[in-house]
Amino acid sequence: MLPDMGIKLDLRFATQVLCIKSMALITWDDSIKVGLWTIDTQHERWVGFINDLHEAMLAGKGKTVLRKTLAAMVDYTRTHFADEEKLMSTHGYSGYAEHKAIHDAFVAQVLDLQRRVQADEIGVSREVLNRLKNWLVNHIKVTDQDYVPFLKSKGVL
Ligand code: FEA
Repeated sequence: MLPDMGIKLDLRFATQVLCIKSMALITWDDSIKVGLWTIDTQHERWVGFINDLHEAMLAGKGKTVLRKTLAAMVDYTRTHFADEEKLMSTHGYSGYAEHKAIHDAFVAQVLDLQRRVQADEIGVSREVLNRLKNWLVNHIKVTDQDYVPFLKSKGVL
């Protein structure tokens, strides 16, 4: 039993923070890496945005924080897609048009999600985050993996 109530409460708070921190929705590890440094660096950041949203939701952060984090994630999605598409088109990847169409459809979905969150039609829920997670993990492991041998053969690191 700790003699000082202040310390006891601080410890409880610290434990909660540690628990939230260790509950990342997506774990960044080798299983999700594609093996191209440029792309993996961006994917890791993208995963970080989803984990930030998850953390904010678990911590019961207000709408303003959630909306700001969602906006940052949407922005980063567009940046990453544009960079990935530039790499594919510059090197003449044959699956470029199909891959870009998948990106465009996803951007339309996240913009719609953002619009609905802003309009208070829906919140940033566990279900919404799981859908984002599933899309991202599947896209990286299947669709993005497809261009890896080609880009490697072009010397992309
Ligand atoms: Fe084809 Fe890369 O895009 N991963 N994400 N998102």
